[in-house]
Amino acid sequence: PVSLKERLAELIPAEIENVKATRAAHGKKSFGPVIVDQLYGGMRSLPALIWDGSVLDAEEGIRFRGKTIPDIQKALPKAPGGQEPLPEGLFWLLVTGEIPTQEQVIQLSKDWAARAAIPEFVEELLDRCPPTLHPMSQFSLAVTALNHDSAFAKAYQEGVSKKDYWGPVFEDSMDLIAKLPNIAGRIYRNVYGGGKLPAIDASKDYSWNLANLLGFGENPAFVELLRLYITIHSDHEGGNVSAHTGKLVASALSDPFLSYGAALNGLAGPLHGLANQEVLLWLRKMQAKIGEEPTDEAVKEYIWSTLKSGQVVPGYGHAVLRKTDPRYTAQREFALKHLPDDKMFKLVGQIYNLVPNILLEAGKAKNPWPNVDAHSGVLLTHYGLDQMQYYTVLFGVSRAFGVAAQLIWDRALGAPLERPKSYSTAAIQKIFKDK
Ligand code: FCX
Repeated sequence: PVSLKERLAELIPAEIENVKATRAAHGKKSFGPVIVDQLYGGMRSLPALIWDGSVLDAEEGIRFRGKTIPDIQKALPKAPGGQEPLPEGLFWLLVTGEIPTQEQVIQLSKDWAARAAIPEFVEELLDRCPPTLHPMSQFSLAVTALNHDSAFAKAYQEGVSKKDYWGPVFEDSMDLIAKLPNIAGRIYRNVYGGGKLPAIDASKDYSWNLANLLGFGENPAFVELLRLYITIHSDHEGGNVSAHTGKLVASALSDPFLSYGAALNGLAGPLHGLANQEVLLWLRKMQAKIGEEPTDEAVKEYIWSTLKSGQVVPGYGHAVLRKTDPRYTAQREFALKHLPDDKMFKLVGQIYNLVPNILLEAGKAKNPWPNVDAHSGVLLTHYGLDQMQYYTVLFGVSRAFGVAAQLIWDRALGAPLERPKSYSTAAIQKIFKDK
């Protein structure tokens, strides 16, 4: 079968023409007014970016190249004996818009296994981090350091032509994804113990290898969870903090390692990826206060006390979504299948029945429904990965798939430097003085 890079090389010329034609036909058309509140309001719903890999609908949730999560759970290749999609297949889909064959997915697993080793100095860098340094800070510093061997940075120095940028960016992106398990595994073992890292097994898939590096290779249910986890966390259209940061930094022609290091620093914020850590901390505090099987009344009171002390309920709300996140639902279904009697899963279900009404009554959040982070920690905890400070690292491994796909296409299509306009409040007052 053709490799991913060969298929991409076939697709790029047609897409360049497609974009050209779209711009010729519609380039000067308006999306409607931009209102001043959007400048002050975090640019909510401001049409500003192009990304074909995934699109987020406020009601329906994410579609990857037009496919919902249940669609891809059905359509993408699985591991032998597995039921969850292989993230290798999702990456192929994000990059090409096509469902790969089983063989193509196996080829990708092997390619990533062959690229998985990290430079010795990066290992040493990680080994010297104090275990008190947050795993996300360690993660971003190691990814940034991979820039030492960037094919794109080197090609740029050697004067590569603009039309050929995508080739070395593709190589860097593949290296980036391939090296993340060794980085994530090393951080996990350095911080939480667990001895020497095992070697990558080139006959196994990406998620099995990541699970094995974390010490869970012998647990098939955990491996399946990781396959689902990476797939559903990979991409959430272009404007979220991590995806957009990666794209923005890469628009300055910073290589994929520098760009993804920056993206990880955004993912490490509590309103974004770190929310999965926050949810578990919040649940643990709740259990410590009101017990493992609390009454609805006690849970309600706890939720209100969170809101009244000026904190957010982690795992609920979203900047775009206005319904329950299908990534939450996919994880809930996994739990119903594999761990229906888990106490914390039951608590999460109980909270799901209570939080939305309380957030509606409180009257601020535009979306009272749970997002992806409300569920992931409970599943990981069930299998023994209960170090919540580590959770966002797994989100970070996953999000690389979407960001990498985007960086490849941005360079293939010649996306320019990003540079939106900012205004001062004085300028706003002057412009709209008599309007
Ligand atoms: N609990 C309490 N208050 C909330 C809330 C929640 N879960 N969600 C929103 N609100 C509040 C906001 O803080 C804001 O208050 P303010 O007017 O005093 O500033 C008000 O409701 C309006 O915010 P809204 O427009 O609904 O939400 P935003 O688009 O500004 O923010 C996030 C979206 C996700 C940041 C917000 O819902 C939140 O803080 N949720 C909790 C953190 C979380 O789960 N983040 C993960 C999101 C995501 F899935 C991911 O990136 O991983």
